[in-house]
Amino acid sequence: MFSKILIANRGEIAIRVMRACRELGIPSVAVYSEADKNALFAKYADEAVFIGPSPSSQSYLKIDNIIKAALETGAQAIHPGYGFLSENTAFASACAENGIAFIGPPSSAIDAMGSKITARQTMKEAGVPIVPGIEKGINDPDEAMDLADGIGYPIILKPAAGGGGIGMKIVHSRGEMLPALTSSQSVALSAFGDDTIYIEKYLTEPRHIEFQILADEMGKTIYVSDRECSIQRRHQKLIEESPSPVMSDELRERMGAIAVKAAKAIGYASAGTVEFMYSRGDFYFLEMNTRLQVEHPITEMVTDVDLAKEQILIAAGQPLNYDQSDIQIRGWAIECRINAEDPLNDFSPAPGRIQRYRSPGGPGIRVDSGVYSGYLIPPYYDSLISKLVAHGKDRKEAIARMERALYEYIIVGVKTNIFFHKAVLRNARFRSGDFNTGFIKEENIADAVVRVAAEDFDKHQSLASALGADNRKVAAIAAAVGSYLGQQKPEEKH
Ligand code: MV4
Repeated sequence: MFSKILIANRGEIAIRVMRACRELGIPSVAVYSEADKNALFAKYADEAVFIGPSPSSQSYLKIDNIIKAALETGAQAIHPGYGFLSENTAFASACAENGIAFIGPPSSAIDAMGSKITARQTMKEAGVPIVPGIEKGINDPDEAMDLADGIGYPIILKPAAGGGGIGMKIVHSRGEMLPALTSSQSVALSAFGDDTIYIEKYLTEPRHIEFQILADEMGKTIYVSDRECSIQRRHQKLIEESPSPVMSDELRERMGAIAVKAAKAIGYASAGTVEFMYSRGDFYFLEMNTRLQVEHPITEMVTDVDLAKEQILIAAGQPLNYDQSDIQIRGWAIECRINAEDPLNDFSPAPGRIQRYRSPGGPGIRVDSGVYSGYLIPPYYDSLISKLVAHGKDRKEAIARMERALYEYIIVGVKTNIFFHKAVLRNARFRSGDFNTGFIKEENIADAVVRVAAEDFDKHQSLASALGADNRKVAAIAAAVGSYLGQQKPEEKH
């Protein structure tokens, strides 16, 4: 086993991995930027090494600085968390060259999923269902039109190097092809330095369902749980749950077996996620994420598998602690991503100082976070304050616990999306479980946020005053609520 692990990340995920290290009795090393001098994760670690200025391009993305920190502290392994260098093969190779274990998959597996076209070819050959379309790049608009005629409109153009919806264009007819292709190519070139575009049949109203898998270095591969990730806005997931409301035992066995097949096809080892689009009983491979994901805790809550710990054990060469038959789904878990952002101002980031903070607790609640009362959220990184997770015996109890936890959550000083989450949880279609990736737009959740904020204002004031906030601080709650009341009830603003 490793005698020391460096965590090449920040915030809640750095703490999540350090918690696994602590339980395994392994000392942890944090690396931190200028803006993170006072961050909780840097204090939580057994050692902390300064790696550069606040912008991540000069710190958390600086491969040389991170390798140097590992060599200087004698760390034998590096966990990259999510984002930053977690799916960067140059970083995985730099670790290998310096005799440091990369806690993640082999770089060949990262590479295999790097190009969407290659990934589609590999999956097709392995017998994994992919969305109807082509497995080659196109640059001739006439050829694109002919191919699209064969597939049938609408189609979607996707950059081969891409991800996260960037440069994707829906095309409804021949006439739309030329401008769409030109636009996709130019966005892809500037975003990814590669203007290769391919075509897929456009699926309407898909659900995004993904499978957590675990594979050891001996090739034993299992699926852990499925996750429903359709509640998103501009490809940014906001609420995830496990299992998916559409999942049956039979469907889970079928999709899980396909997820395992996908992982085996690329020689995968470590924790990973196979993403599918699901539409009217059919499902198709979309992409594979070769890292620990933000939403991994909901899988941990329903299966009791510690994914961060398993990743470390796998990287140390140990065989998986689980057979497929050991994995049972117990109850239901939901995660709300609590962000410092303003849902009424186009969800724009709202960094700043957290003046008062009290996170929820009680039965079935887990909060993964890197903040504290008095913490200054820096403007340089993502706006995640915490991941609030509720577990219950069934979906109904998980929702009730989440609503109760959102009621308890007090964050004074910065705007948050807590009212957005309340609005979704009160929505009848969400509660029915019958939704898809168009949910937030179709249900007009942005408008519902205003109503919910007004309804709950008094409750929040009374809880915040119990925290010892004076009148001005109580008014600052509404920094949390502020702009909503500004629109809804101007007479109550002062
Ligand atoms: C699609 C699609 C419909 N048909 N592909 C968007 C981001 C990237 N991960 C894949 N995306 C989509 N690809 C075909 N052939 C619809 C989406 C899509 C989507 C997918 C998953 C989760 C949320 C989404 C939101 C809008 C569009």
